[in-house]
Amino acid sequence: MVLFPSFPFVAIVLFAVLAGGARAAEREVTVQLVGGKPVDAPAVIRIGQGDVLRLTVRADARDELHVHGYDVLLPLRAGTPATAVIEATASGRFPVTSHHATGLLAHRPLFHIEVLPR
Ligand SMILES: [Cu+2]
Repeated sequence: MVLFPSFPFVAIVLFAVLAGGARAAEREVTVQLVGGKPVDAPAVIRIGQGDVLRLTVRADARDELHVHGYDVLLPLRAGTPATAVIEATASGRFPVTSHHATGLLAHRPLFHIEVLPR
């Protein structure tokens, strides 16, 4: 009987634990827009680089959501949820804007997506 595991076994377990800690995660966030403003939504959605964000938006009017930096445009129809699947390849802080509620020129962020580097 072997009381102490051999070195390769320890190395493999250690590698599995370390690799598991940095594994990409999937995060789901739902945001509701009423009158063009987010309701009960976080001001910042924080995820790690490499994670996948499933961002579902339900609006009470036709609109277009824009995730800057990732150049994701999400068309919104009143009462119909729409989902953008964002693979967080780039780190940084990215504003999410509405193109109809605030207008293309005003373009104020509704909230931010913050991708923390790994
Ligand atoms: Cu925009």
